[in-house]
Amino acid sequence: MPEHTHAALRHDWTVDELAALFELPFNDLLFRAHTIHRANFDPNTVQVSTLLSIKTGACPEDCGYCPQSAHHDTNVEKERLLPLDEVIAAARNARAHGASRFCMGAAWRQPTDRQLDEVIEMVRAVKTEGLETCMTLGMLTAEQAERLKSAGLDYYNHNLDSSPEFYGNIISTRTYQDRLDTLAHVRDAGINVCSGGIVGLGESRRDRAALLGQLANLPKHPESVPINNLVQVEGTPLAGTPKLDPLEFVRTIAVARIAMPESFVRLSAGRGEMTDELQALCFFAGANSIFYGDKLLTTPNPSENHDRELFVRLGLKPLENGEPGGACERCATA
Ligand code: SAM
Ligand code: DTB
Ligand code: SF4
Repeated sequence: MPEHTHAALRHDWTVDELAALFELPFNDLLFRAHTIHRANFDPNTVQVSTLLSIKTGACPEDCGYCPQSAHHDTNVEKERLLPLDEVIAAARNARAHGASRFCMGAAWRQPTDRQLDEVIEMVRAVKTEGLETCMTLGMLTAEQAERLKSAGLDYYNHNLDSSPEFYGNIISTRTYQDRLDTLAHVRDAGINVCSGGIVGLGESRRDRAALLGQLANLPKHPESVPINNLVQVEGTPLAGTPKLDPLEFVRTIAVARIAMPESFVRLSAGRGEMTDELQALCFFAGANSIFYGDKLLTTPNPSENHDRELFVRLGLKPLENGEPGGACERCATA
């Protein structure tokens, strides 16, 4: 009997329970995760988002992994907020290449109200191109979240990044509670929540379990859960960190799928350094969303050609904008 039922989603995960999932034999963990995945989604459909950095570098935050922080000396070319026409051109291009969501990221601690006016124009314009919109602009007040909602923003990305215990080793300029507050403002405004984390920072397995517990125990599961694998960038404090065992990355995806059965789990940053076989295992373990396009924000992503071929080889198809996300076998036949 498959473990998943349409019984209420759980919000009471303990770190011990999640850590115990990580400890399972690999085949047992993947079988459980895939069974849950199949009960909630069409296992051969993947949501495709394209990223654009609308304001790059010179960020006042000190996130240890990030090439855009002003605290680190990296080769990132700093840019002011992009003009609207460039954003529209990039969105059209993303749509033409098959993306259904366009995610715009700005290296800010928090937008000013004037900056918000400008990005709101971008949300409106990108929506008229027939794309879902996502933004990640740093922290938001409740009022700012409401303004973005009124402009029609579909998703807001703001990650918890790691466990509450490990977080302070990586970021000192913004607290875990700051992040939870922003997520609450986004949720209360009625915008879909995109929140996940980053692994390969030198955290322990228990930290990865605790991160997933924080996400799953939010009052509502994030609709989208990006799992990033650290892309090491020269000049950041985390360059040179021992690499995470790739199979541990797959386990993280699988535990995310089990803990948040109805969320899209995004195989996010780090695909550029993953083999096709590793990505295939991640899709089997429950990942069903990717960033598509040659660049993430500042670092490389697999080429569009490579990803198109990978989709063909795996028999995967992109989710169309407007298609219902969850295509549960039982719901479809009920
Ligand atoms: N500046 C905004 C903020 O942090 O609120 C949004 C953009 S920020 C780049 C979004 C997320 O990207 C981070 O929370 C982190 O999880 C991920 N990220 C940043 N740099 C990364 C790197 N070098 N490798 C992998 N993921 C990274
Ligand atoms: C997320 O979780 N990952 C994306 C998106 N949200 C904004 C960003 C990944 C950034 C990787 C490093 C870079 O390209 O600068
Ligand atoms: Fe700034 Fe976001 Fe990078 Fe942190 S992750 S330094 S907030 S751009």
